[in-house]
Amino acid sequence: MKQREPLVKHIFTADPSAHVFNDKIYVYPSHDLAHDGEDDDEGGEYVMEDYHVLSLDNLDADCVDNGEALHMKDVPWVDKQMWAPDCVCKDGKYYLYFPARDHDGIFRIGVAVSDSPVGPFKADDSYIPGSKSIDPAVLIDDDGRAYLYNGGLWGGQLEKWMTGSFVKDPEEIPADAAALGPYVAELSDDMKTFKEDPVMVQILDENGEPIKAGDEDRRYFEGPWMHKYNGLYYLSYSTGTTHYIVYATGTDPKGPFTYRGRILEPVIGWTTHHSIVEYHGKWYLFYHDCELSGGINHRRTVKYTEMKYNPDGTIQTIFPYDK
Ligand code: FUB
Repeated sequence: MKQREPLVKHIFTADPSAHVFNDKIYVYPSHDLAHDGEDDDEGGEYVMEDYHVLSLDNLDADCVDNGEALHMKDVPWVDKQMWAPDCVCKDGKYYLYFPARDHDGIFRIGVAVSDSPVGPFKADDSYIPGSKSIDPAVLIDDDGRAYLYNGGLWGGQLEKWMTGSFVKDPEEIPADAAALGPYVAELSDDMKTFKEDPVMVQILDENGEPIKAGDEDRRYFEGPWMHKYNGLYYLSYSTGTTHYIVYATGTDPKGPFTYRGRILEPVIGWTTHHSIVEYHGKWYLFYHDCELSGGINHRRTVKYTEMKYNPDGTIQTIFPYDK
């Protein structure tokens, strides 16, 4: 599979969460539908209804679409918009975490289980109690504890939960106030409930001050990912309106994290969403863009490229269209 080329072209795919299970690479993307609707600030154009798992036997192999793994018609609590998922393996079972709008129009996180990394997955009848907003990403730490990170502004409804309960039309956050961060919650041993209420992760600047809401080049927008490198926790995310993938590091999985720099410069298309995975001693960034569709924001395509660290642990910025 060539770097910086579409993994598959027969369907539109986005929001890739890549993992290595049993020495194979599995990618859990959203499945964009190629409708002709208009874009809006609530993400109404992202009308995804199901998930397909992609797999690669190795990085020289072709990418395989393993077919439909879960459809919203089989998930009682879901009304629409199955957005960016993630999947982890624990004790031989695969847990697919996915956001969708419930029948009240509120984004929640659901979980579905399979004995196979490619599904089919069987979803629980209800969403994870206490879950809200979008873009789940799960880290199973070296000590076996599992943490779910999630959240997204605008269509992802993160700012609607600022008071602790859902507010349809919240006040705007002042530019000089601390920006919102993603939520983190430890998962219970059953991987289907939170052990505790989700708390908001703090992202600090170089002076130890919270990144401000108006600092759109660095503040959290959506698409969290957590990985560990040399014992340090790396929280990476999209800055949304400024279209970067950036990262912050810390010594505790729940933060605080200190902003360190950019991983990916803007891609063609509005959204930018990624994951990071180690495979055979090298590190790879999976991401999407809209090059294949000629820039149509909701017709995205997953790609990957190698990602390199500097000796001091910083990450080299990737310019997605440089050869
Ligand atoms: O795919 C729908 C939404 O677009 C995702 O949840 C966001 O991260 C953005 O990529």
